[in-house]
Amino acid sequence: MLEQIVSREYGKSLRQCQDEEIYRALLQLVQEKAAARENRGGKKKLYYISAEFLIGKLLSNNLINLGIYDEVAEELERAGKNLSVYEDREPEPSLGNGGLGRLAACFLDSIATLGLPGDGVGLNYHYGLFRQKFKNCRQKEKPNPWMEEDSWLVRSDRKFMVSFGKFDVPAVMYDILVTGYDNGTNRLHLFDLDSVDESLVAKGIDFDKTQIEKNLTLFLYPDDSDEAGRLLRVYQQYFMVSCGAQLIFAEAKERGSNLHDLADYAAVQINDTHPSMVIPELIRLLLAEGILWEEAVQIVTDTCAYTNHTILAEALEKWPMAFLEEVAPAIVPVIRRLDEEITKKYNDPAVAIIDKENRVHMAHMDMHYGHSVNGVAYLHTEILKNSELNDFYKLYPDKFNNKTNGITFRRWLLHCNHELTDFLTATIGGEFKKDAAKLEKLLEYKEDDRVLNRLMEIKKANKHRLALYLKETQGIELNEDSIFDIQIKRLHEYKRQQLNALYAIHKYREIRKGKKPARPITLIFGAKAAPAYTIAKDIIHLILCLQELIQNDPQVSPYLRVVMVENYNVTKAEKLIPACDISEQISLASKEASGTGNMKFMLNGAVTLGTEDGANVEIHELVGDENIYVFGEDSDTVIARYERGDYHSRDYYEWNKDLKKAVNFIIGKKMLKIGSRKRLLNLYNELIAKDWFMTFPDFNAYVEAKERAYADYEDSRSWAQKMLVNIAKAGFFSSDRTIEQYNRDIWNL
Ligand code: 26Q
Repeated sequence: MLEQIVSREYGKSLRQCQDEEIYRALLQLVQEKAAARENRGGKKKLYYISAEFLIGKLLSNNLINLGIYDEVAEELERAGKNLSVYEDREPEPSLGNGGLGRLAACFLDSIATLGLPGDGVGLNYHYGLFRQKFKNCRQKEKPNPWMEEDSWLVRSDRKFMVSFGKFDVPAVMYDILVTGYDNGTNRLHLFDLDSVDESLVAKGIDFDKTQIEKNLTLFLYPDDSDEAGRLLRVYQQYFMVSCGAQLIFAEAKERGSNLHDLADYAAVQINDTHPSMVIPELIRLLLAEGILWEEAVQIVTDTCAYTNHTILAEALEKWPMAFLEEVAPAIVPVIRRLDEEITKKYNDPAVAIIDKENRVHMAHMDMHYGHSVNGVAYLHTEILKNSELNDFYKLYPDKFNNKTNGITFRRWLLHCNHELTDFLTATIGGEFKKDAAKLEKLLEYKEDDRVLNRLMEIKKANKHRLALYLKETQGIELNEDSIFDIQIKRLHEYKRQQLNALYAIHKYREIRKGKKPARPITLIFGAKAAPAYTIAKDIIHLILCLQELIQNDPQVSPYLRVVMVENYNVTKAEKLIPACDISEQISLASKEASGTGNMKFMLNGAVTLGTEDGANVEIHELVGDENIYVFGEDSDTVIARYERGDYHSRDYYEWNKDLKKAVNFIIGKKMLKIGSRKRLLNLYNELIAKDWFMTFPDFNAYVEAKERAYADYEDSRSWAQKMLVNIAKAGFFSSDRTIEQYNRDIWNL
């Protein structure tokens, strides 16, 4: 296959080619095969519109989905080459922050795999999310240039004009082909401006925020805790939805729509509120086509559906009207009229679109003028209905529905864990690759020692691979016989990496006192903090200081290690997850909408240690008490505590001696020798004066649960049984199941 391409392109044999030539040939091979399978069917098409698509590297995944992975790997081997060289060489586009962006990527894979017509719509950020470096135990941010001459991005012929208040810009559309597993190909459309100027970036990731034509798609906005450049974020959002709406109109018309019937041609899924302006934009365009107001509003409502990904009230977007007047004055009259309708109908400020401070509540617009509102896990949707969005639930009970998240097994099993995939195929057959529920067949082998031993061996091999990788990339040596206890996710107080760090301190002190663990423990972290999120950066500082302290303490380092992986991203997740024994999912109950890392770990035979939060609740339900470690206060208790407003962390600090010593350690002599007094003191004060995400009340239960899990690990047969049950029950979390439910209940493609 490759031989043909290189002979055609360069007139040589594969063996004679340079690595760069082979890389280019691989891209070409995939593009040709993928394009030949393009899905053009159907009247109605889905547009999954999202500010983030965290797609990760694509080469191996595409080869797997096209069914040519083994063939290509063998062909390269015959020519004395190794596919892994080209896998490593591929840059990772970081077009997302975390869960929400990765979910969008998993969904595109499943939509294509199910053969559904559905494309992604987003932005082509030149530098994506920042690249993280560690220096002096601190996070530094650098741009991540991922676009190259030869890449998956293909410039299309589509061009649209976008009108901002003060100027117009010509948009260009790039496409990335999205291959389905043994099925059709869809597209991810990424919009961009030719005038964007990468030389605008000065030190680190600083750049002039005022020159919109030059900076619009330079960077992905690094989450909601960064106040600077909010106006630029609104420019990005309107640019995305204006292009998206024009694309939807153009394609619907090409397929025969008269726009009155737009809802029969297009379904628009709004991924959190970042693309919410698509609603007024679509209404505006319909009005411009001569359709009357009532009908235009109804068409758009029938077309659009909204997914909520967060319960943190502070993350719900509210834009000052002044921003919208500057960025998108054309939709301001539409938004005002929608707000008037709502005020007239309900006369309730709690559900208004424009509040008394003249801010536009994006989620409110979505709930009034979309036909579906969904949460992303059972508990999350219940909390939305019963508390967070209760005012809207009372108005529109039928709009609310749950769609528990999922992950694509192609990337998170077939690609990242070849050995496990092959073993599963040999043991239960290959049906699980297309029908994830078939993984349950593995349960028949729960008492089979051969199978149990093999699961342990595969885990060991994956731990070895991770150890080699970390040695190579960060010079870190792991003890492969230790327990790998891993917490990888964005750094956020509610996710409570600080609780895990407090455990590390507690354990460190115990070991110093002579209480050695039965087996060494390796606590692995990976996390980026938003550049302006001070406390998050302080927590990274704490973890990096602990890493250094313990590494240099010969009394402790044989038994305990703390390791922080630099620049955690999709590629690193693919190496960390198969090597994990214990999966840390310890958010404050009620705060993590779903989590999807929890599902990836489970699928790869890790056992969850977590709170009853997000999709952990469903994991618990599926695997049963013996196959998960659950601890901490439940969401009702937490919600009630917030409502009463009577949580005082200092009380716990004073009563709980172990906790007090661990917290004091943060600003003790040992730490101050390594770290910054200012940062450590800041974190210490935050904890004892506020601890907004209630780590102290859960501290004892957390320590107890960890110790229980570590002790159980020593019975390796029963541990392997836990692994087996987790793998067998992971089928529910296939994003193929999630997408089938979206299609059945919301899109009707
Ligand atoms: C908001 C305003 C201004 C700028 C940025 C933002 C912003 C950016 C990103 C707000 C939120 C995000 C990302 C949210 C996110 O990733 N949420 C996660 O979504 C996952 C998929 O549903 C869930 O599994 C996680 O529980 C949820 O935290």
